[in-house]
Amino acid sequence: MIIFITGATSGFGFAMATRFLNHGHQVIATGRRGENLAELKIKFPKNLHTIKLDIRNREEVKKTIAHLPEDFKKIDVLINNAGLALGINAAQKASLDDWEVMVDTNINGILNCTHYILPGMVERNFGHIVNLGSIAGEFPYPGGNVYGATKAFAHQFTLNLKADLLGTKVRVTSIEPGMCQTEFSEVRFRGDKEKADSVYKGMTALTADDIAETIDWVISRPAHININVISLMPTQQAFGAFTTSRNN
Ligand code: NDP
Ligand code: 8X3
Repeated sequence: MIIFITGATSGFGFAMATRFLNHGHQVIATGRRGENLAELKIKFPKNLHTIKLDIRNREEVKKTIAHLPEDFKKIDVLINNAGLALGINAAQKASLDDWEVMVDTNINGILNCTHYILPGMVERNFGHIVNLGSIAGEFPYPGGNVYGATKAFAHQFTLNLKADLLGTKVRVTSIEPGMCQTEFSEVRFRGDKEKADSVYKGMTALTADDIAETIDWVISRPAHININVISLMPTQQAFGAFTTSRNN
């Protein structure tokens, strides 16, 4: 299959690119860090097309899809993986710039890629779109304000796509992980590695390979099965109780 992955320069995206290439698929790996893509290309000179791409930029996405090499044009699977959380301040203290970056990446990025790739899938009557949601899209937590809301978007957009695609053989899935140790927390805490590491201290978090394996399973189901949503989290993570603010 031809698999287009956003955010293939680290974490889940990098693990997926590696796994799918090892399994003989063709991969289009994208992300902003060209040096990481170049590293991947050295490891996998064949079956891999890399593109430096900022998914927030609609024109860039449009041109990228329009100018794919002939043997990579018929995308079978789009994995809308690229995304980020910035900060963990309460809404009243959060940065509007950070909010905008999260909305632009986690929402508009998905829309840009889906808009330019989905019509080809429908035309060929074959395809699969996998969106990266999060447990943060279902369960609120302090400081999750806009990040969680963008992931709730990913969840509902996936289900609404499913409604629109009835009658075609195009499938859609939302993958909704909990804590997974990647560069995610380093990005969230702006390079503060110590703070990022403390998020996963004393517990076994999910790994990027766990997510790649899950998505591999999702896209390799027989054609008559659509996995709508998968929510997964570490055994050592769970939900919190409701809390109360009391007088005195
Ligand atoms: P990483 O930070 O390791 O990877 C994020 C990827 O997104 C990078 O490859 C980065 O590439 C890419 N990216 C960020 N902004 C842009 C942009 N504007 N244009 C193109 N690519 C971009 O995190 P994860 O692998 O953990 O995260 C992958 C997805 O999974 C995200 O959507 C995240 O929200 C979600 N998720 C993560 C969880 C976790 O605990 N780790 C849990 C649940 C969901 P580059 O910087 O090179 O552009
Ligand atoms: C990231 C998962 O639990 O860190 O989407 O918010 S969590």
